[in-house]
Amino acid sequence: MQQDRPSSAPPNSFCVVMPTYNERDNISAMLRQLLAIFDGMPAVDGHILVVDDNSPDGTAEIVQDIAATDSRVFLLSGQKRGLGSAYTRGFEYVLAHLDVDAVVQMDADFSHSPLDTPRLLAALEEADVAIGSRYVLGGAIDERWGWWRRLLSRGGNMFARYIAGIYAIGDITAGFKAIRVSALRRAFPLRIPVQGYVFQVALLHSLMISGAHILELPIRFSDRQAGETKLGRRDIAEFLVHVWWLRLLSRKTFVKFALTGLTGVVVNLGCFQILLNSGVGPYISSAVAIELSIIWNFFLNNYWTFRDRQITARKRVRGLKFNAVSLLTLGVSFSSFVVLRWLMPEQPEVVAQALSILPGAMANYFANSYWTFKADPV
Ligand SMILES: Nc1nc2c(ncn2[C@@H]2O[C@H](COP(=O)(O)OP(=O)(O)OP(=O)(O)O)[C@@H](O)[C@H]2O)c(=O)[nH]1
Ligand SMILES: [Mg+2]
Repeated sequence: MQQDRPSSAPPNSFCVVMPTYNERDNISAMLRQLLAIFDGMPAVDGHILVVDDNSPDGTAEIVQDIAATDSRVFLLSGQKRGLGSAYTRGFEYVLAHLDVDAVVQMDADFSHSPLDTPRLLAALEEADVAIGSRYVLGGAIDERWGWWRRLLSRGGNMFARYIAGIYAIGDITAGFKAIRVSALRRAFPLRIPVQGYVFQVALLHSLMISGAHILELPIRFSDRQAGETKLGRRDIAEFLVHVWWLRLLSRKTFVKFALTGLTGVVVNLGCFQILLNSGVGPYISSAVAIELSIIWNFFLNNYWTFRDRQITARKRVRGLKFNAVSLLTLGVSFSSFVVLRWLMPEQPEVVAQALSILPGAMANYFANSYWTFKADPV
């Protein structure tokens, strides 16, 4: 999906967009370090836009004091809705009001070293996006991270890779990037808005499908210097659901499959009602209606969704596989329901039940795509 691009001039101006929530103990040192680095880059015009969500610890006041004495620093305040909302606001502001060639996104807690910023910006000479990557050769994570945190980070990265279908990038959840404004304009606003940490994956996906040329540069990711993490359950829940949508956005077959699934719901409920009205008991009606909808979906998928695939395996074998996959779907949906209940205990059960349809449908899609309707090798 990446395009070959001839090298172009390095950016003459840029803006670091930095979201903050309760970063009182980091923000002052962070801004001063960044400004000192800008002083060492006299040919480039650097700015910093801090996007604060009315942090109760007074982060905004500290930023305001620095902005009063240095015209390169700006503050944007707003309601707390999450990291993705803050970045969306920040990028919208830059695109509408600042005339810069590039943006840099980074955390305020020193996990991303200000010293790496010039290196990322310089890489824009050859690319539209330069990612500060933990997961390429030479990249590293703080030694103080325990095995559980490493596993979570790696697991989240792998989940996003295989579900969203982003195979070309090592660090998909990276929050340290330099982006040419021309590429950001093509990728932004995101087609499906996000609130939380999944923003990083959604932005990367959007940059990729809009044809951005992307490079990864190794960085060392340090543990936060002060303060606490803001990653919450809500972020995890949104992450787990949203990456499936990203997959959907880039797959035509999947859209057909989803439409087929919707007609299957109508067949299922319609048959159920007809059978009930004709005096058949509810359990038999339910089982017959489910099976009829599976058969209906199978034929539609066979003759429409996967029509273009060359498959020699007998149709009856495919039908049996399709039924087996339907059992799998049930298992995936139910376990998703259990997990979603744990993640969002305050929501009504029906919300978890409705959301659990999506992973089930995706499992169904992958199993059918890679097994039932697997194309013959060419
Ligand atoms: N404006 C705004 N900033 C946020 C929000 N959530 C997180 N941030 C900022 O985004 C950056 C990354 O958040 P962190 O809490 O450090 O997330 P993390 O790096 O995954 O977690 P740690 O390991 O604790 O550092 C920091 O600069 C936060 O202050 C939010 O809801 N609004
Ligand atoms: Mg952090």
